[in-house]
Amino acid sequence: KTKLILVISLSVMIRVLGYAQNPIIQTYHTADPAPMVHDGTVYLYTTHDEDSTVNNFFTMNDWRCYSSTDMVNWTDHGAILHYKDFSWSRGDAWAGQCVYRNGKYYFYVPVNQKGGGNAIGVAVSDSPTGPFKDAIGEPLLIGYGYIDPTVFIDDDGQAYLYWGNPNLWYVKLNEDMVSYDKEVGIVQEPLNDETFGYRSKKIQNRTAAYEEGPWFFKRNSKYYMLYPAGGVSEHLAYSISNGPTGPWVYGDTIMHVIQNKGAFTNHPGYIDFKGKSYLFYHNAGLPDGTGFRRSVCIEPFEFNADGSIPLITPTKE
Ligand code: FUB
Repeated sequence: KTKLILVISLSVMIRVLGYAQNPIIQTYHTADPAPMVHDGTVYLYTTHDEDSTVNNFFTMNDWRCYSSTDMVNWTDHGAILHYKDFSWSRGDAWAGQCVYRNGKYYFYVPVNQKGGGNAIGVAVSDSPTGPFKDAIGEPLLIGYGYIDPTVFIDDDGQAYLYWGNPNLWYVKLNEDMVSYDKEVGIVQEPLNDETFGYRSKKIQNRTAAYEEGPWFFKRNSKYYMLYPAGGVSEHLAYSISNGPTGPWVYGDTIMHVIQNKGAFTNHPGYIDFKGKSYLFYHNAGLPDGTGFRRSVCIEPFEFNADGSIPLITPTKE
């Protein structure tokens, strides 16, 4: 009952003020926002922090989907994929991203395999709101640190999948979107101060600020990589390139760690929608929020005239 009242009073408030209140989802703990614009609608894919934190770690079993045509009123489409939909997975439904191609929606997600070890799966659906099913019946990619895939289709039709912690890897996806160019193979981007930022504490032998959770997009012929950076508690930063596979040049901080409101992770997502740019991220902003009970937030922003991204400070609480 309490939750229902909260939702109703929130939606009234949303209409009165004309913008969505952060965190924008208050009925579940959600994280790792992955927005997708398709046919005039924003589809927001999120991970889902279950309320029970087991062994002081993430409890994450499914992915959820929300949609909006005005960035104010959001429709909840529920859980659209579960780790059990991958017969070879034993859990850990972490950060993914969905993309549309040739009448189908491809959702790339990291999970752990039954025998242990990180892997990236690809699910497919005829609808952006699912149901999604395992597209190939086996992992698309297997390897230590293979988490947090981000997908982008360039203007020439070539699709790229980037992912990884502690390294940043990419493959060129084939046109079928469920296999990749084996001749190019799996490429590891060089991480250093110049490409992905300076890390003050070189923990875990990492050589740059880059941590995980990349978000890849193109704007005005420049390629951008947004990512959580810095280590024990993550801020958001970005790098920029003239080509889809680098060389990357470090940009700057986009969001300070204080905006995480107690969460040790953050995770970027970006869209342009109806002439405005939006950064999606997460924090521990609900009253019962913790590092394992996070919430998705959105902030509109404007690129600087030279294409650089400003420091984004949330103004709407
Ligand atoms: O949500 C689980 C993991 O935490 C994600 O995969 C990372 O990006 C971090 O947000």
